[in-house]
Amino acid sequence: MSSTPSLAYVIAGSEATGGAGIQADLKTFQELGTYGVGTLTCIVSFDPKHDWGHRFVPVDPQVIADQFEAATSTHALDVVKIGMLGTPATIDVVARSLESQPWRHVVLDPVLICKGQEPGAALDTDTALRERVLPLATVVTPNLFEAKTLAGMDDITSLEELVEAARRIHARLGDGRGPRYVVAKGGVELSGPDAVDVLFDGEDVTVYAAPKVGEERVSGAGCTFAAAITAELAKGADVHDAVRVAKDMVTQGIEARVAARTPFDTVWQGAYVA
Ligand code: PXL
Repeated sequence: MSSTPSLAYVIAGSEATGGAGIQADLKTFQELGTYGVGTLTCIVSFDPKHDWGHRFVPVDPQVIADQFEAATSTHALDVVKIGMLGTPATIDVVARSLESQPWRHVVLDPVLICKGQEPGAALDTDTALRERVLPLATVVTPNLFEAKTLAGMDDITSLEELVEAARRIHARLGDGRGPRYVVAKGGVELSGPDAVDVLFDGEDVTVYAAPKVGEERVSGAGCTFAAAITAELAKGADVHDAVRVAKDMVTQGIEARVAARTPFDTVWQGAYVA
């Protein structure tokens, strides 16, 4: 007897420690009861001898196209998460692949830089992401830095400004080319006792708040958050409910974070209890 689990697809990079990237995505998919399918865009290996800096290797664009063909020929995929892409050439092949078929949801985690990378390291990638992939997204999940960058704001220091950023990102792309939903994440960086996220759907603002778990950033939180939204959407949830589950899973995963020798701990998806 064959079975038909909901299928959740991710196009993202490998982060070799298991804390972030496609490793975190696939664990999240599994934890939420979906069948994970993955296409690799790049390989990141932190360098313990050089302050855990990022050693980054892009996957050949043709190999990305081949993986996409294998995945989409094998399964009827209609919900996809986009994680780290890394180069303009990668962004181009992923955008062309996405354009080759319809999607119910494209969840974009607009990874501009990851923890440990210097801001500014990826400006050409940022531009390509904004021009080629953001218009294909239905849901985008920027953190504070990404929200600031995408909204063109100097700073975000309050809930009101976080909402303003979500509105601007939505309006900037409000030419019918998506994203219909913007989830701007305040995280530990936005001051206050709670970790606050806001969802703007073009009409209403929904605020999701949970007491902060410490003041340190935890690796894999952004990946897990967007992956959990993707899994829930794959199972048929609406976006508001999907964000609620994602928020709960990340909060629990940070409470049960995995101690590591890196300067940051990582999220433990296995701790999640619905
Ligand atoms: O956390 C963002 C992220 C996403 N994807 C990959 C990464 C990182 C950060 O290290 O390496 C592959």
